[in-house]
Amino acid sequence: MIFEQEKNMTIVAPMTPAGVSAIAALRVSGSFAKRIAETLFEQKNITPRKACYGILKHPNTRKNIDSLLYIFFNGPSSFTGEDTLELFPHGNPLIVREILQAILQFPEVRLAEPGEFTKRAFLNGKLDLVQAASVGDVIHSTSMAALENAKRLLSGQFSKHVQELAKSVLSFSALLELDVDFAEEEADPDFAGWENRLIEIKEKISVFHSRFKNAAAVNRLPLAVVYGAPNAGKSSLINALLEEERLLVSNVAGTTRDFVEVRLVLPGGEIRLVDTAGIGNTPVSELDALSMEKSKAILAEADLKIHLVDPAEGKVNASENELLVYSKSDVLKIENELCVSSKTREGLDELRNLLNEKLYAEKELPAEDFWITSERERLCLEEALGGVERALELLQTNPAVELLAFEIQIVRRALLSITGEISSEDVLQSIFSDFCIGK
Ligand SMILES: Nc1nc2c(ncn2[C@@H]2O[C@H](COP(=O)(O)OP(=O)(O)OP(=O)(O)O)[C@@H](O)[C@H]2O)c(=O)[nH]1
Ligand SMILES: [Mg+2]
Repeated sequence: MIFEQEKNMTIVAPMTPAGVSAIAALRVSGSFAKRIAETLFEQKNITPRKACYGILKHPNTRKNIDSLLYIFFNGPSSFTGEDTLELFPHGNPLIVREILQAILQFPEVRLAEPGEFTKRAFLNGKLDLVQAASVGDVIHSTSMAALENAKRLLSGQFSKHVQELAKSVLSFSALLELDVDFAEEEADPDFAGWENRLIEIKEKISVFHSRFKNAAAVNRLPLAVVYGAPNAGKSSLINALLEEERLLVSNVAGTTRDFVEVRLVLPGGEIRLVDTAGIGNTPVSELDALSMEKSKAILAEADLKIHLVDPAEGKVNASENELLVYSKSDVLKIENELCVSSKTREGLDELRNLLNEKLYAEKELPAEDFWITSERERLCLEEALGGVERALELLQTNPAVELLAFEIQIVRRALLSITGEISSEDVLQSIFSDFCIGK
């Protein structure tokens, strides 16, 4: 919670996660950003929007903290619309912490709240609310389709439609008043014309409402489960796909006991790939029986079952809804079947493509299309729909202009609150508090 007097303070936060990397990034935003840059780098007249190299020194002790690139942006030509300093030190969390502490020495500066940079960008008119909320989706999307969608929202594709709709609602209100002015002198108002305009508006809102998709469903990673007899080569196959020795492999049947989940990146996005304990004919011990039970439980949840068979077993029949794959193709191949080798990597590209096709193929986003996942935006659309429906009903029963105008005003306000042209502190708080720090 920010107190009123802290609202306009200069804020700072790391933009990269805590952890080791080649380069980390921090951002400072607010009216004091320039003074901070000048002090930390002992440099006057920093050229805005130009990468500079410098040695960052602690403002009090003058201790040399790091040598790094930094960029100063002068507001409003920055992400937040305020003066902004971006720092790119070496990616050691100790350095990041030292820089953070050095900057927090300035009494004019405090740590940024989650999402506060984006919130400031919104408050300064750099982004509307739909765009601001989509920044999070651009960062967190796990599939190419979801990422493409988030980028379209960020570029204002949905906002543009909403603004057009709000405009046509406004011109409808104007029409209402105009017709009424005329009506005093001439014939009755043009109820049929009003109805047609309203139906048009209602249809447009309905189209956007129908584009809502549950965020959890959109972000759910497809689940592929590898199963098969003990020693079939399941764990080896997953290691080969990941190109790292993640899972324990041995020639002892029953090496994998618990199922193990890894993330695999395919062209269409990430998937969950699960290695299971081998499923033999009859369990040889109680532990064996428990392992098999667990394997079967996760198999039941799979979007795709990958049945891995040792070709020494001979050809088997594929069950429905599963991908049959033969392992150890370096030893033996089964004709006309998908054969892979974890040793020579034969068939792995083909398997990867098949997985992508089965788990991501239909999820490509058609041009110009987009969906929305924001519950808030959905509720606004519903409120707008409710208003249009009540207005249509009034036209049938009691077409009093004041009542109609009242409903139309509700529709317009609901539409404007989607993009945040009308917004409250509560709404902003709930949107931006979901963000992580530094965004
Ligand atoms: N030649 C050859 N051997 C392989 C290949 N893949 C796995 N193996 C061998 O087969 C044995 C079993 O491999 P794992 O990957 O542990 O098999 P698994 O299916 O996970 O076995 P469990 O976990 O016990 O069910 C090991 O000795 C591997 O080295 C392959 O592509 N070619
Ligand atoms: Mg195994």
